[in-house]
Amino acid sequence: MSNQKASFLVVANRLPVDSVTDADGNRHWRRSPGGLVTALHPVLQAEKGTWVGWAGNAGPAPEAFDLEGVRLHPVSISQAEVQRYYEGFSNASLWPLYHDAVETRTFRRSWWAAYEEVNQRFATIAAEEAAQNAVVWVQDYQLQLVPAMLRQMRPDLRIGFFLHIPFPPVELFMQMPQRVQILKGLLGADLVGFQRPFAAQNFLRLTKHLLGLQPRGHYVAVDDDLADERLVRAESFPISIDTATNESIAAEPEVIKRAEEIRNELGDPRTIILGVDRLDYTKGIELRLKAFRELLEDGELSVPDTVMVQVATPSRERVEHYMKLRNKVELEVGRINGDFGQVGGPAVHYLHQSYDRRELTALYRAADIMAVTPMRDGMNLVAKEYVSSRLDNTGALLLSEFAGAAGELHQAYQVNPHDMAALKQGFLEAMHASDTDKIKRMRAMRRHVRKHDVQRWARRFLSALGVPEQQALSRQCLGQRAEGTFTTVNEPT
Ligand code: ADQ
Repeated sequence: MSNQKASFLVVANRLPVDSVTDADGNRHWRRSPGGLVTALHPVLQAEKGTWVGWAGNAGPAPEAFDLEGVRLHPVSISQAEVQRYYEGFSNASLWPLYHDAVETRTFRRSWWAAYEEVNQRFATIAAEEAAQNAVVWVQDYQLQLVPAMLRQMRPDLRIGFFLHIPFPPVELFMQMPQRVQILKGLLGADLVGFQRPFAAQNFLRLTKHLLGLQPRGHYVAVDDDLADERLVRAESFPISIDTATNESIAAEPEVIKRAEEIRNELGDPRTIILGVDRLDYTKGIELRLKAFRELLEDGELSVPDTVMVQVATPSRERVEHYMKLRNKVELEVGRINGDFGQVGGPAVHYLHQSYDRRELTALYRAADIMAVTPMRDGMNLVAKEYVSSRLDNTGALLLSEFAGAAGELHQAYQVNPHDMAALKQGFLEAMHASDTDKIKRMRAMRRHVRKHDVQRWARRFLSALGVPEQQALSRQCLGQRAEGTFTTVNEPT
């Protein structure tokens, strides 16, 4: 393992690796599938970069190690900190608040103390590992204090921050007891990136409202002890998927065959409606199921002509809201199947499981309507994955206006999921649209996702951060695709 300092670092809650046990019982690390890692891996390799993050198990962290030319520096997080920093402040305070408070947020002082402490630990490791004038890219809501902490220790660094989830409007953000600390934490960065322009505007407005600063355009000037005046740039950089890899998986003969098998296994219905979400209350799974049930009740849809497949990936299972959500969703699925299912033919096929990328892509290929109807979502990569898997331009995307993806996928059948009548109407519109209309829409969306892939996202962000091209952060380097990588963002959000 090299002791060299890194000129490029990624700091994220999770390391992009999984610990796996092989047939002989030996444990080793394997690079995990993820859009973020796919986009950043070539840069990290070229720069002999370092990724700082948690390996996923509570307790002491393993030693730093090299994997495929990238140094991975695990951060230790104790069991109590997992509960307070991760499940508590990150996922029971920040997550609901940043998603329009669609679920009640809870603030506890002990959670905040752990959040500060863990953020300081990440920042300290990054400061120790970074070479003079290095570039550090901090990811997401779990680490919002890291930019300022890092700048305090290492004013020479170029610091970027990207928020993967929405940034709330001023009135909501103001509820947070530690609002000033969080905002100042983010202002430690040179560049703060968001999924959508609205989020960047919310952030800039907040700097005025809370700190009396004077934002101008995309910039706000801050005075800190370290410099007379420093400019912080805030802008949107909508994230995307590794489109080329996704398309090539969708074209594999086994995936095509598997899609046909899935249709058969579902009883060859005329219409398959698909939902794929982490089991999270922001994703609108309950409302979607309700709309489906009402359409069956109204006689607008019938089983087995139409079936729904809902994949609900297990998520944050120790957080109370998530346990309750699971019960509610499963009750609703049971109710729909009780009322409308047949022997051997349920109305809703509910799968509380993780899938491998090929099975997921086969599902995308099999689905006539993809329902992506979150109440609020930073981006939603599932929508983009569905579009990129529709190689023949068929299929329909029903998309919530409140997903970041709605800002780009204008040709989707867009709906307000809070309006039950509109949601039902959206389903019917997508279902009854002519093939010509659907193909026209899908073709335009595919073109967009092809051009705006995750590699382009990383390039845009890093060039806005002022990273010089000669540092191998060039188009060519970021355009390379690593073998065997997939498109999921592996953040265990
Ligand atoms: P998430 O909330 O996790 O991400 P999303 O963007 O949809 O939401 O990404 C989920 C990923 O997990 C997708 O790549 C999907 O394919 C994968 N996935 C879902 N179910 C799966 C299953 N059962 N098995 C295997 N893989 C599965 C957060 C924000 C989003 C933002 C992303 C990226 O909440 O708004 O788009 O980060 O910035």
